[in-house]
Amino acid sequence: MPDPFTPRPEHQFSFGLWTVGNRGRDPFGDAVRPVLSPTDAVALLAEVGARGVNLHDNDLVPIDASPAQRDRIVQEFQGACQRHGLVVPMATVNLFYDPVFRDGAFTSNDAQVRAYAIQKTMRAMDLGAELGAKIFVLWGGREGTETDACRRPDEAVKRLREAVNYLCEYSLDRKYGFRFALEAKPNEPRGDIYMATTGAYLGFIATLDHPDLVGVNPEVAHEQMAGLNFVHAVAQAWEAGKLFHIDLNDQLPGRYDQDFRFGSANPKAAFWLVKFLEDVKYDGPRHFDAHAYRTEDHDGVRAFARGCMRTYLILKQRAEQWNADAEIQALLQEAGPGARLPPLTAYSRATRDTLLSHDFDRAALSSRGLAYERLDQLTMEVLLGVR
Ligand code: GLT
Ligand code: MN
Ligand code: MN
Repeated sequence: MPDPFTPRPEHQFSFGLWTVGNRGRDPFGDAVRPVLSPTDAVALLAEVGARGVNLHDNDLVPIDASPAQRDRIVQEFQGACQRHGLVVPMATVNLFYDPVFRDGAFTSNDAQVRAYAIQKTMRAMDLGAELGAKIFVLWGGREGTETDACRRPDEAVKRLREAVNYLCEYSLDRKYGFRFALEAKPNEPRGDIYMATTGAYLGFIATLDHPDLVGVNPEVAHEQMAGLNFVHAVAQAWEAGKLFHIDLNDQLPGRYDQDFRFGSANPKAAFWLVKFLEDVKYDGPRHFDAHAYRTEDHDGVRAFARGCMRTYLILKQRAEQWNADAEIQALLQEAGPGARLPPLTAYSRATRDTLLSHDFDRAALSSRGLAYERLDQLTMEVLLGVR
């Protein structure tokens, strides 16, 4: 029998070049793994069964490359993707590594830096379009502060809006058909980053010139760094039609951005997330924005990448089991909405009067146990494999 947890193209699993290519550098220590070239990363991803590879402009093309060098690198990379049957669903731009962005890119006080950031992003969009990407992620890692003496925060919001509006026009003008996915993070590398949460971006998007072109790219670790419930953020984005992309990984609460293998720190939260994505039939890429522990060599990187996908597929199977479990479904029914009295379908004077005159039996409504203890224990038993 084939292994049910083998990744297949229709699962839409993708990894960034920077994830499997991560060399284990951290603020306290240098690289521990040799460079993995983009073409080798493509081979590795194909070997472990991924479908997509995502990239920042400078994951592939060095920031100082000449146009001729750029074209040669891109051609080589395209060849590798074709040979290995990988696609590029998403592209993004690095607006955080180079010292020029030390005080922000789109929100910098320096008009030249802001203009350069937009130019660099347009070129990254050209690259993404050339590689067939339809999603463009914007993560503003340097858009923030250590001291709010530097600028009024509402000025930063205005600059960010100006930049995103400009880039939407560029995509339309060039007929690239990009959908932008904005990625929030509360801090790191800045002391505080503007647009700290997915919810903040959802509010911001409504103020843009082309809100239809812009959605979000929530990342598990980033919402959890802010102490938030990730699946709630994802659900709000989904319900608003704004879940354009997702960054899957894991994280312990209250730490730096750990970018652990998906499901490795809080498998129960990962279960609710996978169940949600599968229940609503989210059909976008399942992108893993994570990296292997610093202890690993390239075999460890393979194990890490396989582990992300395998855990996702195991949790998907557990979600199906949960949905099909008669006892769980019976408990859900019992705890369910009950009789809908009075009807709250739509506001009218008649429904208003019925509602205003209705006598609610608060004691009866509040005395019934909801059996969530039993429901959660059954969930745990499904998850722990004893059901
Ligand atoms: C960087 C960051 C990620 C973002 C990437 C996209 S880059 O690795 O930590 O969360 O998704 O810019
Ligand atoms: Mn991310
Ligand atoms: Mn992260």
